[in-house]
Amino acid sequence: MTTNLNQLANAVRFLSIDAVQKANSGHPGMPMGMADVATVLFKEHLNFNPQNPSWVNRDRFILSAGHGSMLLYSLLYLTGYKDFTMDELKNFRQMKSICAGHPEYKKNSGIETTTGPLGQGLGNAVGLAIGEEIYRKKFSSSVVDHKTYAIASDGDLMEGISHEAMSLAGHLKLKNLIVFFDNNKISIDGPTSLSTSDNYKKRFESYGWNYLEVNGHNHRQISNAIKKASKSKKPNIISCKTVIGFGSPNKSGKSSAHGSPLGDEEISLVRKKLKWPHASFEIPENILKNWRKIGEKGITLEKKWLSDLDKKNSKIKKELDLIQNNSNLETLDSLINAEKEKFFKEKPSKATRECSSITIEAVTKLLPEIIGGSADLSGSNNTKTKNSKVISSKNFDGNYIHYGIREHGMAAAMNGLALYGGLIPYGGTFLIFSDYCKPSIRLSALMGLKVIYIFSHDSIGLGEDGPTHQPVEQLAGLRAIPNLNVFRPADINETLECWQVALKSKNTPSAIALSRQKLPYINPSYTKKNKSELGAYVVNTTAQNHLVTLIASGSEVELALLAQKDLKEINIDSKVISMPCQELFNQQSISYKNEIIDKDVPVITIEASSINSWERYSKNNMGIETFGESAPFKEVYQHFNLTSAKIVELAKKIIKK
Ligand SMILES: Cc1ncc(C[n+]2csc(CCOP(=O)(O)OP(=O)(O)O)c2C)c(N)n1
Ligand SMILES: [Mg+2]
Repeated sequence: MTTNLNQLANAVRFLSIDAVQKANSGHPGMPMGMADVATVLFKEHLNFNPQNPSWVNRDRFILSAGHGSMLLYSLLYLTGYKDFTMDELKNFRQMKSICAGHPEYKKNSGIETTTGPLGQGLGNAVGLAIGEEIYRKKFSSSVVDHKTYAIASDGDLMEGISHEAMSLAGHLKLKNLIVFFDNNKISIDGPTSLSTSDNYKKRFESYGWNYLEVNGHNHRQISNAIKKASKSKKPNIISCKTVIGFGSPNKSGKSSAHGSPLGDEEISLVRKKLKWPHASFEIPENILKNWRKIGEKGITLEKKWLSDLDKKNSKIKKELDLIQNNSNLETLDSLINAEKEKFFKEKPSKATRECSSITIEAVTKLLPEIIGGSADLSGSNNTKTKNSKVISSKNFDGNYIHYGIREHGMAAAMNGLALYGGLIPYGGTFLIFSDYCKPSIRLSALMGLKVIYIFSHDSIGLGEDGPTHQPVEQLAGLRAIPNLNVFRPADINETLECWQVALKSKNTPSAIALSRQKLPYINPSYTKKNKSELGAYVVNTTAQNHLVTLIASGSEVELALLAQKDLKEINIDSKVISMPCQELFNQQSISYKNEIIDKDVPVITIEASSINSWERYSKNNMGIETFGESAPFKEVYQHFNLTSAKIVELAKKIIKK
């Protein structure tokens, strides 16, 4: 151990201890325990440039054990990231501070991503490592040659998602992924022996990982293990035996160090024990200088990388810019319009999952940065097209990932792919299993990532598979997530439009719900305008002074149009509105909303799903309030009163009032 490294690590420790104490809230134990590992990594191995946190070839560092966020903030301050000032450290966990409780992600700040929900960061790291391999293949290993590092705690590795993520990483042989396991054998309830007896070596080796073990306070061992891992042909996990709350005479090695401030008295004992006589938040000049020098190395690294890139053929540079900026999106509109015009003439009856497939096939030709996949339902989700090229451990020159039956892992990896930069991930499963993706979907939305979730088999319309597979509450649940656009297109025209919005959304993920069953073409006229972008639009009105408005989404637009015909036969005029995206409609101007939904006309909403999200538009909601039924889909619709006759009956009732 060199004194120098000890002092550098202690700077991380004390900033973390002091910030948690000042905030009177936070987690000091993990930063104290992992300060040595992080210091060795940042000083001797990590390539990064605090002057440009978005440098393409930087090593990625993910803090999966995000509760230890002060570790990251301390490192970002010490190495000189401009957003992380001493004042911000002192503002830890206060309103709007960049040093929030769990940092998640802030573009171009130095935070790659971290986990509030344990395990997610590990899944993100796998996605980032896949992204890196894709980039390396596209732009050559002399342009992209970095690593993905992550810190994971006992909790991260107990979570089920860690199994999916690590199993996938092992299968894909992501050799540039290096995970540090903070093996302190302590979690909140006490020693981990209360709840786990896993043999980690066997567990991780069985996934196809390289397993290394070090004393997490021995700098030489740590550095040597990183060197070893850097040369391995497999993903790497370095188990670091650490002491939680390292340096605290009364709390080290105990769960009491995990999640509360140490207290002034204990902190002064730690200062004595670690021989750190400096005041709270005080970092001696020579130590800060040393840390800043570590950061400054990155300026030279990036400069060299840029000049090497300049010397390469200009095609690579151009392509890198193109993908980084999604520049081809500029021509997306004309592609979508050409498709819309073609299908307006054809007016095909198709399941919207097929419509999505047609869209994917068209857009992937234009955008090589789209990376698709499915959790073993490629044929059912229609996510794989003839333009899909499968990625494997032997070849990352592709755009499609067989994620296996790993919905949690797939969704977390998609967040990682989006975080990598430039890549646009989409991935499919049945809508019912969106529940298995939910924690990651929530994080896509929270972090504002362009991730596209493809959810087919979106209602009781899937028929015979029955209630376990028939989503009822899923759409309402997804719609309750802030900053997530939930689309439910009704035909090929809307499907193209919804995909168009999803691809062009900068900071909003999308969930696209798609039917298993065939649906008719509904749009009466062709326009280049993206009507789905407004959330809802009028499909057909039988008279200006109509007596009832029917609002439906997806497969139920067909039903609404059928009811409109039947109503006309008994001289009741109506307006049918398709609402493929509630979130977008809710964002429109009051005048547009009033133009679409006339105030004084009674409204009926129709969706083969929970009525929960529809109640804001009407009190007359046709939907499903119980679990589904196993039968041919038309019978199931009958059973749940989702028929034209029932719509007419309700319309007659509310018009009379
Ligand atoms: C999915 C999820 N469940 C529960 C929690 C609450 N939580 C935060 S940290 C933690 C476990 C702490 O143990 P460990 O991961 O070993 O971290 P250490 O105390 O060693 O820093 C728990 C249960 C969480 N953040 N995420
Ligand atoms: Mg622990």
